[in-house]
Amino acid sequence: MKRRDFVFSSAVTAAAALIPSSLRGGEPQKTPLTGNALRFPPVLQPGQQLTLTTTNAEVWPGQLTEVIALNGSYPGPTIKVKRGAQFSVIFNNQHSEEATIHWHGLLVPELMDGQPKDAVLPGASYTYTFMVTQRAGTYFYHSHAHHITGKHVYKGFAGFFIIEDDAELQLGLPAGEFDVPLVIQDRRSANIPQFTYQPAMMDNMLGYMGDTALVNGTPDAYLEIHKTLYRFRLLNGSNARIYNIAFSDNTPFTIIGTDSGLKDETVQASSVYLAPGERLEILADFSNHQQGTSVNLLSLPFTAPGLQGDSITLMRFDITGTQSSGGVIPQLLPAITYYNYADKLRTREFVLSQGTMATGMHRINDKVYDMNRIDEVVQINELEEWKFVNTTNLYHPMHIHGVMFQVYSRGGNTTLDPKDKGWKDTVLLFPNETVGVLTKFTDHAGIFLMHCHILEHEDMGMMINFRIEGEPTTSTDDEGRINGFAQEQNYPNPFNPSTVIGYTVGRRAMVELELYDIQGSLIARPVSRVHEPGRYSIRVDFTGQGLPSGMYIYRMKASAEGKTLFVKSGKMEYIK
Ligand SMILES: [Cu+2]
Repeated sequence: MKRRDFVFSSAVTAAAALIPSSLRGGEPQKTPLTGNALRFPPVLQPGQQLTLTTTNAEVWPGQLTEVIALNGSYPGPTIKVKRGAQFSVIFNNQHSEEATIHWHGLLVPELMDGQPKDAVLPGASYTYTFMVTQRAGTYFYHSHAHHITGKHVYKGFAGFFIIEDDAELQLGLPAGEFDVPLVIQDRRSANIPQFTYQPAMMDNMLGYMGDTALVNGTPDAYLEIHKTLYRFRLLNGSNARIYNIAFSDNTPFTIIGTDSGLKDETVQASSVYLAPGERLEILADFSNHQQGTSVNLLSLPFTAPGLQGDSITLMRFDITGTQSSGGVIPQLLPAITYYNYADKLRTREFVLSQGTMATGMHRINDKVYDMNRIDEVVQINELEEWKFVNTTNLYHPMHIHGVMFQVYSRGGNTTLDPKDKGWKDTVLLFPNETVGVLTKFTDHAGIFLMHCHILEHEDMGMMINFRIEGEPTTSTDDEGRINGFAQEQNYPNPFNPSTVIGYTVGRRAMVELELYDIQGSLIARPVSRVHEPGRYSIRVDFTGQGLPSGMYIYRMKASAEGKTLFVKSGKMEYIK
């Protein structure tokens, strides 16, 4: 049985895991094995539907927990998709309340975004279908139902959405059983075995937090690992708790990815904050650990009101094996083009404030969310600074739908901590902090949301609607990418006699690649045919063409149903 296909059934699993450990002859068993083997949600298979029901799951061994879950699985099934693929799933709401599925971090059309206004009523079904356009990375999905998102997520409605692409596969990162997704959530031990969700006034203020951690839905989780390099995909799927992630023995780790895929450079760290809605990908090397020892993943304490900031143990790694993952820490990660602050057309300020029950406990620009009100109108492809001004003593992880953004400044400082760099969709604001992000909406017009990802803050109104206007047709973002299309710089450049031009096709389209001289005269059309989604390359050879040294232009155009989807030009230099 492949580990990823493993459907949890906790009591049996935990007992089974105990036996081989105690029989492992000759090795010192320094840590008594307690707890439950880390579970992995089932992987959603092609053609499978997602059905939401209220059901019972065995979260704590031998006890039943009432969950609101997809396909009876807590956490929900893991979805794995390749970049460029069309994803489709039928969502059946067989729960007693309205619900939606929001694809957190994915760039999808408005009506696929699972917003509260597009609720699927009890007994109804809805087909979510969209092109998966963005980079490989760890994304997720969760309920986004009006006023009850917090309840739904707390009771189990969330799961992984993992995108893979070829660029990432080429990096030689730890894979298979050495690539471990970990969704971290907290629950209240006083309510075991139930996920009781009854926020009191203080919970609505601070967010609903628990005092015990579940990883992949496993309480007291442990994972038996080898003395080797691992890739961990960390997702904070908690309602409100922020984790200050670290290993109990201070094992350093390498941060390789943020919310929206790989960073452009690795960052060494021994601790890092992870707020609700955020993802982090790290590489951790256990090759110098002693076999038979254990190390905990934990959250270090930090100053904050209530349970927030309390130290909490997340899970345990037992170093039991000596197999190598064969994975490496990459020397070079794919480049990210950073937005230029001077290119921004405007700054929008969002003041986060705290009021009373009457004025709205959590507000953005003195307003609480109104589903029927459009708070901001933005133009497609225009670079803007969104400045979040936190005037409260609380933490607020701010999430924007329909975009990947870049953090530009934190606390007035534009020299960023390397941890803040890379593509993000959620950014944590510390108490009374101002954070500026640069954002450009490139992919879809329509109504989208921006909100705090502390779910009680969101449910209490800390959210706005904004409308993106314009046509996402021929312009591209700064990675030369729109709707999954891209044209790369030729390589080598300069060249003699030949060079290769790579390009990516995001959806089935007619693709033409043309070569021009610097005066604009067409020289050749090396590509002109219908393409299926994928990455392609073409070698252009000037041998025997009698062309002079100098600059040449290549231009890619993609179209479908008579509509131009993508146009991009690049320059290359031929040296005889
Ligand atoms: Cu908040």
